[in-house]
Amino acid sequence: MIKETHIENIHRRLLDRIEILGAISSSSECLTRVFLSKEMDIASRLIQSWMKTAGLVSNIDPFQNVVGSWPSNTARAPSIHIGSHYDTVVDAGKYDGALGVLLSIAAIELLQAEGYTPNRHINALAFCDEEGVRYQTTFLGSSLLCGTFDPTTLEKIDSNGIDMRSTLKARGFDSDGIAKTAPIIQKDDVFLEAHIEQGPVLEANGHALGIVTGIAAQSRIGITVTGKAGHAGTTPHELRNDALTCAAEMVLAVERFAAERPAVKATVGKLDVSPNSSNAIPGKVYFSIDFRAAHLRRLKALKIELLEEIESIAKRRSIKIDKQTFQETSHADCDPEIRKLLSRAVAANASAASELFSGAGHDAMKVAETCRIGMLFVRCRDGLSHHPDEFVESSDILVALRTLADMIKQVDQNAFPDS
Ligand code: HGY
Ligand code: MN
Ligand code: MN
Repeated sequence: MIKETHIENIHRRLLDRIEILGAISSSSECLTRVFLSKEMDIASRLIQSWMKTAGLVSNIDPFQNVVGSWPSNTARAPSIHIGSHYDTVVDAGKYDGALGVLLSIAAIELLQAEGYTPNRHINALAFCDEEGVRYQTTFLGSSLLCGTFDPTTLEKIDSNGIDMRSTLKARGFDSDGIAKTAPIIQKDDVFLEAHIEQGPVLEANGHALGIVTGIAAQSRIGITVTGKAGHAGTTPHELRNDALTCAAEMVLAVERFAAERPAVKATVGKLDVSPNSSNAIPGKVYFSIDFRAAHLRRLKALKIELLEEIESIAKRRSIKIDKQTFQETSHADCDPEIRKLLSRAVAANASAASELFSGAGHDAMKVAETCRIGMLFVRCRDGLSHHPDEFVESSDILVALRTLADMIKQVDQNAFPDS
């Protein structure tokens, strides 16, 4: 039986680590930590040191995924992996991803303090890129560790026009070796992810924790609208080919499309205008569409409809557009057996919990292509995320910590006959 003072220490250390990690940013104004940046270097080494303090054997791979292993004495497969991502969006909150990474290390610390001896290998994982900020493609870390990384991604360029391969080389990593990295996550394994809810349901229900039933499918589409730049003072309106007014109509159509359909989300979050000059007619506009629905089949069908609408706006305005889907990830179901085990762990630590579906994407959805997954959500204030005011109560973090540790034990002690 673990002493309360041990739990308090582990909890306190976890809260401190959230603050320390939340201060590692490329900007002095806000929290921004993107893939293959200097700040990811610093953060990865820090996470590695925390894993080592927890008694784990820890490595950082060339993508800066951090893996901490707690090998079992019996060395019996399959493994249990627990973790989340430690990259952030631009102007992020400090809990998205980081909380799951740090809870994983802390839950292992708790089990060790308890004297627990695992039957299976247990790995704490900190994924290097889930948000996809730098190369507009998500789940780079989890796909590499699952062996499902697409090597053509190495040719993608960032906003400075530098491709991923060159960035890796410049940082002294072997870019050719990336695709050959041995996968750590195997088909008979189990992956558990704790994450803030990033929505308002838990708060509304008065529950600190949620058991995730599944994760929505998502697609990211890039639209380039090509009109004709010209003089803002002399070009008659009837002779203009304004790419921005055309894009504006499309952006509103995207909003309307989603608003008219239940459980569909569509967001234009990125807009680049060229030449971006106050006295020139915009000649070119690029914008992104983040498009989500509960099931991939429905998402694909709706995407055709949405793009037809966008196409018809372009046609009416005699403007050329180019469309590209640069990311599509299937919805994922959380494994029913794991959900049952998670419910037991939650029941032992929280008075009640909600079951909920995730509209936000998570590493777990990528990992679900490889093995069984389970997800635990933690309440966040006002349901706010991807925002600097993101906040989680320390008492909720404590309940999540105890629950995650219990959950690892539940999974560790249960066989999955059909795996
Ligand atoms: O976009 C998402 O859903 C996740 O937060 N990256
Ligand atoms: Mn996020
Ligand atoms: Mn996240």
